[in-house]
Amino acid sequence: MKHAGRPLVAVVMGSDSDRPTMQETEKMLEELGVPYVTRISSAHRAPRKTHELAEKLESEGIKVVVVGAGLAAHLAGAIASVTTLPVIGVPMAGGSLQGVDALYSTVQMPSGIPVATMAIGKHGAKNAAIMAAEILALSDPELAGRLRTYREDLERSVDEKDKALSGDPDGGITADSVSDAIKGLTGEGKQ
Ligand code: AIR
Repeated sequence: MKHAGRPLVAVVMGSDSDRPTMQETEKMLEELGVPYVTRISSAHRAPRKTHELAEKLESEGIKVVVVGAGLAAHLAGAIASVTTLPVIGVPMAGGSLQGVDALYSTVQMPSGIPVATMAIGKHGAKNAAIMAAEILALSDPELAGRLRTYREDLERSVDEKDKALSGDPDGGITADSVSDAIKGLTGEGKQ
């Protein structure tokens, strides 16, 4: 459920075609109970709008900006050049270069104007929300608690997958499971 309250994070994307990826950011912010606002602008197609939007962020109460863009992805850098709020960049996958163009365009900022750049695509979009929450949690102990719970759930889910796959109710790696895996790889024991 979208968290009510004054938005603390602005999620900005270069086009509505980025939305399926950036919804990972929105979903994760909702899961962590962080109020956000979503906007579309373009460093190249709408440079004046981008500048105005970036200028107003701080006075609107925004604390962290997450920016997703693809191709020659200059939106995060353009916003970072106008505000001193922390800017987290998410390079979109796709295009002729599968997102490597967007990664380089986002990450290779000149000194003085940083953009904290995430992985290409949906993994990066989800991590951007977690990173934004981690920044906000520095002054929000309840949010810090929700982030700890998220990590614990993540660890538990790995253990559950391991138990389901290994059939071992205790989970984890045993001498038998290692020996079985080696036999499987070498074909040892097969007639
Ligand atoms: N983009 C939009 N303005 C500048 C850039 N770099 C990016 C969008 C999107 C891609 O261009 O962030 O990832 C394609 O946009 P569209 O609107 O053609 O689908």
